Amino acid sequence: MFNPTPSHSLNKQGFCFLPRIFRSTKISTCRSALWEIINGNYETGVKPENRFWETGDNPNSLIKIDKPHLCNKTVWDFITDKRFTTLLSETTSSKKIQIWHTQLVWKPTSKGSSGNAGWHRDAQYWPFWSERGLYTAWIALSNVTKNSGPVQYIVESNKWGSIDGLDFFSKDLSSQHNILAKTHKDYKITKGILSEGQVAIHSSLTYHSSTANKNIEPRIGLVVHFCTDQARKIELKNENKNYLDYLQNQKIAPIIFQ
Ligand SMILES: O=C(O)CCC(=O)C(=O)O
Repeated sequence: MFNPTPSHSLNKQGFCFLPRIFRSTKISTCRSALWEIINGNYETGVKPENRFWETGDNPNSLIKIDKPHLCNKTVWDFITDKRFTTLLSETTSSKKIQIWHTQLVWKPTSKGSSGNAGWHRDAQYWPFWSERGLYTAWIALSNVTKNSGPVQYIVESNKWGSIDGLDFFSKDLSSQHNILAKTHKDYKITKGILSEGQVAIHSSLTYHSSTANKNIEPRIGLVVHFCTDQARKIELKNENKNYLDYLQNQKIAPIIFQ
């Protein structure tokens, strides 16, 4: 059994960093597949769920594309890798793991705040999910250094209540700091410095953000959102009420461990 010891505690601090599990050849093949998707080439013929960057947009912006695993078989194979899925179940002590969402986050060299992702917790975007049993794995597809705009986590913020006014899409991190400081004066931040092939995991309740990439090379992440046997769907009456119906469809949301 592959059982690496993570640095940090997912339950206590809200995030942890795992040793490298993906090899260089797989990483570079996956990186090329993501680049194809960025350029609008969808090998499977399936479009991503959402694109927040189009060809011709600012080349220094953070590129975010949702559900890239549907567009390219290499990406699908990468996120369903057996060592990866075993690692997720061991780290979260889960009996079942289902991938229900993915994101490509490609951060070229930034200009000003162009590469910023604002402070947020993933749960704020998921009204259809319970708080427990929801996690995010951030797979480094490039070396992530302190200058390349790593994801940064607020230690133990997985135990906080929710804070209004924070948002992934806001680039103004200093205004967001003022909001955070109103409720939590001395919050501590840890940066996710990772070698390519390493994986960081955080709870859906952990506040995180990222800042400018000051390096020449892009900082590349493949984000895998997964639910465990502890997760529960929340019944909604609004426009999101049927959103999770696709969980029944393993061609969209593979059960990768049970
Ligand atoms: O990659 C980033 O900079 C932000 C990623 C993020 O917000 C996430 O993994 O939930």
